[in-house]
Amino acid sequence: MQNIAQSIADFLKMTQMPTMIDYLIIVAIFVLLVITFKNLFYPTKNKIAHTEIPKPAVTENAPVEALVPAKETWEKRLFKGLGRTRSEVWGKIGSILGSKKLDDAMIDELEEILFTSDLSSTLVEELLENLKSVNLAEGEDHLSHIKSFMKNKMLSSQERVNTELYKFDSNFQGPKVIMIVGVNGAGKTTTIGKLSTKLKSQGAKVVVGACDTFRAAAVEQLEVWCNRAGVEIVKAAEGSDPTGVAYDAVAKAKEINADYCIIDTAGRLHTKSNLMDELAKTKKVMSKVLPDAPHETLLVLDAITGQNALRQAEEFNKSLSLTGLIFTKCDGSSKAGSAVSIVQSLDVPIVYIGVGEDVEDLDIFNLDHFLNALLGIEA
Ligand SMILES: Nc1nc2c(ncn2[C@@H]2O[C@H](COP(=O)(O)OP(=O)(O)OP(=O)(O)O)[C@@H](O)[C@H]2O)c(=O)[nH]1
Ligand SMILES: [Mg+2]
Repeated sequence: MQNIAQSIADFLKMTQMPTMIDYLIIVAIFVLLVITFKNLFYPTKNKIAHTEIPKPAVTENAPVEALVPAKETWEKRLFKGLGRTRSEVWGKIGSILGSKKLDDAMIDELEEILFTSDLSSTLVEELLENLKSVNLAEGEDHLSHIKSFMKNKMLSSQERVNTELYKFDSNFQGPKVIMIVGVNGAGKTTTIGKLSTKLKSQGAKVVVGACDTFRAAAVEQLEVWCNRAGVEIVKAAEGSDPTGVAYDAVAKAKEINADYCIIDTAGRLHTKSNLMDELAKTKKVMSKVLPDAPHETLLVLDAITGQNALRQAEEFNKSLSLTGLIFTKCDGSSKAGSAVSIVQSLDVPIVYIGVGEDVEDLDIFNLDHFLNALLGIEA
């Protein structure tokens, strides 16, 4: 036995194979290395921080609303959206007026600012004359007098805005066909996306007609909005006749008893008569399916366009007899005065206003809210 053990030991020595003790030492070194590595790169403190469960801010029995951040009201959103316009033009007017009496120097300063506001020159002059001669009523200041002046210019048109176009209820008689037109990039498709999302969320059945068959990817852009909103889209291949798509969309809306049918159209310059004729033809074709269609023909105006917006509105109105306007991008650096001039000169109301790219950034136009936000009057 002793001989066998001696022979094994001799054999191991000869072959230099590690003994059991060598193995144990190797394992111990390995374990030590692993522990050192782990502490170096993953200290215990961090591990706890990662796995720590944050304490709930409210107790289990708190109402659900407490867990959801309160949504901003539309008035606040509008006020914020018009912030740039206020800081560049209308807010300055407020700071000149203060509560003081108007003197000649102040009138000159006002005139200078008003001529940069995109109000037509006739309206600026009328307003200045008005401010010079006004006897302010009890509790009225100059700023609220400017608000009354602008309100008077827009009120008779604005009173015709049909709030059914934004607020759907079960008494609604559809399908109501809304045709959306405007120059390139004014915000037509985005507005349709926001609007159909809003209407659908109120339970309305909406069909959208993708009549911009001209611009590559226009249909896909609209389709993304429609899929997100869960509303039906009627479309055709790029290059198809837009008139046919409009016809099919209204027919579909009629067939499925939809509440709204919204028609997107390709952007075009108001100076291109052939393209304006195409819109007039598209409008006419829809009436073959529903005699009163389209019930609304709305022109989208990028608020930043300024005085040129009046020219656009005049030309589109001439070809299509507009029933309303949509002012988009009012969150940009628009001067906003053109809104007053266009409504007054065309006698066409603003129906919707957009102050950003989110769904929540569109609402029906409310004259009081708009003028308060423009002039910085807290309601
Ligand atoms: N900041 C801001 N951006 C807007 C608003 N409305 C639309 N836009 C942006 O304006 C750009 C053009 O919008 P579209 O909806 O594609 O305009 P369109 O009129 O359909 O354009 P065409 O189909 O090419 O004629 C997009 O980047 C929109 O996100 C708005 O109220 N505020
Ligand atoms: Mg578009």
